Amino acid sequence: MFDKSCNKAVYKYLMNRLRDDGALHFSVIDPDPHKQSPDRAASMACLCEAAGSDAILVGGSTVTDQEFVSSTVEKIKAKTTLPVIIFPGGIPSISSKADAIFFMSMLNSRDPYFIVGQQALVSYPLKSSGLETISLAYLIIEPGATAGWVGNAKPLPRNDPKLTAAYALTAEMYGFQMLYLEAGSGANTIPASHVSYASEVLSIPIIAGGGINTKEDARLLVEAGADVIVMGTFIEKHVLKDEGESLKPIIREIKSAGSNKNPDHKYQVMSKQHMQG
Ligand code: 1GP
Repeated sequence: MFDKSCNKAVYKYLMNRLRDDGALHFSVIDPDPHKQSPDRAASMACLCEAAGSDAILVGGSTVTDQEFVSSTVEKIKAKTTLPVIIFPGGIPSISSKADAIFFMSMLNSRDPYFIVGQQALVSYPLKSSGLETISLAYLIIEPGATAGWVGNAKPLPRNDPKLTAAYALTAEMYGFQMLYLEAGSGANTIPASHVSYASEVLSIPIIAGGGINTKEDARLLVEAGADVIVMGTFIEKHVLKDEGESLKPIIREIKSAGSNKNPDHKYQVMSKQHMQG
C-alpha cells in the first residue's frame, strides 16, 4: 500500500512492490483536453487501479496546459489510492499536486536542452514545491514516434541491442534511479533483446513502454528482464468501454511473469541499498 506520509514515499512504494511482485504495471493518462476531461481521466485511473495497475503516470509529449494537468492530477488523486507520477513531456507537464515526478533526461537526444537544459530550468521550483523526484534515464529506440520527434532523439537502432545496453549502463553509472526504454507511444514494441542485454548489466529497474497492447508482448518483455510495463494507448481505447476487463488479463500475465523471477532478484539488494537512505 502506498503510504504518502513517508520520505521518498513513491520510490519506496515502487521498490517494495517490485520486491513483492517481481514486475509492475503503470497506466499512462495523457492530460490532453482533446482526449478526455479530468473527470473522465479519473474514471480511467479508477478502472486501472481495479484492474491491478500499480501507479498512474500523467503526461504526454505534447502537453501545453499546466492548469489542465493539475486539475487532471487532482481528480485522479481523489478517486484512486495509487501514486500519481508526472511523466513530463516538458515544463508545462509539471504539477506539484502529484505524488512524484520522473525527473527525466533523454540521454540520446541530439539537443542538450532535453538532456539537462530544461531540467536545470525547473530544478529550483521543483525543490521548493516539495514534489518527490525520481531520476529517470529515458532512451528512445527506433522508431521513437512523437516522443522521439519532440525530444530531437537520435533513436537507438533496433538491430543493435548492445548499443542500448551501453547507454543503459551509462545511465546507471551516472546514478539514475530508473531506466525507461521507449519506442514511442503507439509504435512497435521495443525488441526484447534490448531489454535482455540491458538487464544483464543493470541493477536499476527497467521500465518498458510504447506499443505494448497484448499479454504476450508484456510477458515477453518481463521475461527478458523488464521490471515495469507501461501502457497508454490501450488504456485510452479500451478501459472506459469495457470497464477494465481487457486490461485485467494483461496485468495478471505481468504479475505471473514477475513471480517467476529469481527470488534473489536485484530488488532485494536494491531495496536494502535505497531504503537505508
Ligand atoms: C508512452 O510508453 C508510453 O510514452 C505508452 O505507449 O501509448 O503505445 O502504450 P503506448
